[in-house]
Amino acid sequence: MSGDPDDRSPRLNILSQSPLVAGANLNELDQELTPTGQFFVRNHFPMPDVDLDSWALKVEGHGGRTVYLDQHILRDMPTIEVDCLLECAGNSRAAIQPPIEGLLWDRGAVGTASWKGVPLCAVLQKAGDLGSTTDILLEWADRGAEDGMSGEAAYAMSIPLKKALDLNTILAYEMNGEPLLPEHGSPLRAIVPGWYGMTSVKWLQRVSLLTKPHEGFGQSDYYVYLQEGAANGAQPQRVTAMAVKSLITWPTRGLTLSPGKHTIRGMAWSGEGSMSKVEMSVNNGETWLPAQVGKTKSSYAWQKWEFVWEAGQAGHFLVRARATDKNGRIQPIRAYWNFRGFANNAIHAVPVTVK
Ligand SMILES: Nc1nc2c(c(=O)[nH]1)N[C@H]1C(S)=C(S)[C@@H](COP(=O)(O)O)O[C@H]1N2
Ligand SMILES: [Mo]
Repeated sequence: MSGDPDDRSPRLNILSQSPLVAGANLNELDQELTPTGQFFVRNHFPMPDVDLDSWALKVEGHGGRTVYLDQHILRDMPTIEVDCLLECAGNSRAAIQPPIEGLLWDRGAVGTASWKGVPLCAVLQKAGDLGSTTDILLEWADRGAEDGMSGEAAYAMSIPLKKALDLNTILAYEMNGEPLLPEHGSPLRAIVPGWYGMTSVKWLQRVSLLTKPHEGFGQSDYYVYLQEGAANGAQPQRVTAMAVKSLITWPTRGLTLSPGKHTIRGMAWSGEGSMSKVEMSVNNGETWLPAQVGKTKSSYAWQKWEFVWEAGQAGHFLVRARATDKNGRIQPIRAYWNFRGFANNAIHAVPVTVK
């Protein structure tokens, strides 16, 4: 059931209470904009206590120049609204073989919302000259201890200057037309379109300029693709842009269908560039037939697709969906295995019975 788009009552599956981690029901992810109450939450640490009256974003410029932007200043700046998908890098981890440690997200750590705020580039302008800046640091207010970390710390994530200056990279204070909820990072969060969620820093407290990418636990040790047998000390590749992916939102796993016409539905997206096609197979990938892919207003949102399946004969079937993006990247049959199970974009296959 997709429900009323204004419905904000939470309907999430809780994976962890503290820190709060909660995912959407796959069959409810069938709207262009995900209602806030169905938008996944991924917190690494307990939520910070933010005193909204005294809060101000600290922006550190070149040569010691510092400006503070409080909520009034931010709201007086030119605004931008972007429909943007967020996917956690660990989404679909539960489907990876051999199984790995980590939050066992099924497929619900993804959603698209409309985010309103100020472009990061406008905030950087207030800090003056960029000098020899190559990267922008986005610092979290929340802190804590996590497996593999020595002691307690706050995360910070840097993004390359080019990404930071992209007009669609924003510091958002509204989500789906309402002030950001605490669990989504109020009063201010970054939205970095096209990248996995970890750089869309919530409870943003400080922005500063770097002359090389940041090196911290979150960025250099955690959100990286650790390969089997990789030499100790070798710097692994960082998790950045989202892979091309599609999900089947209907039918749900294990459904029994009557013979005849059924509309298979789902969503598809890619971190870099929009979808070129989504194809369906019900015969173990022997033949693929094109699904109808909907349009989007924003190249950072997902696209709806559907396919009318003429289920003729009775039997057991695996319904598969496979997306290809404009750059020709296509979903693989099997997930690319890495130690933390990031970026699983393997073809989604849903077993159904026709009877
Ligand atoms: N400060 C802070 N920012 C954060 C996180 C966090 O734990 N703390 N989690 C990140 C991760 S891993 C993801 S996937 C997204 C999730 O955003 P959401 O909870 O609004 O869905 O926020 C990112 N930003
Ligand atoms: Mo994430």
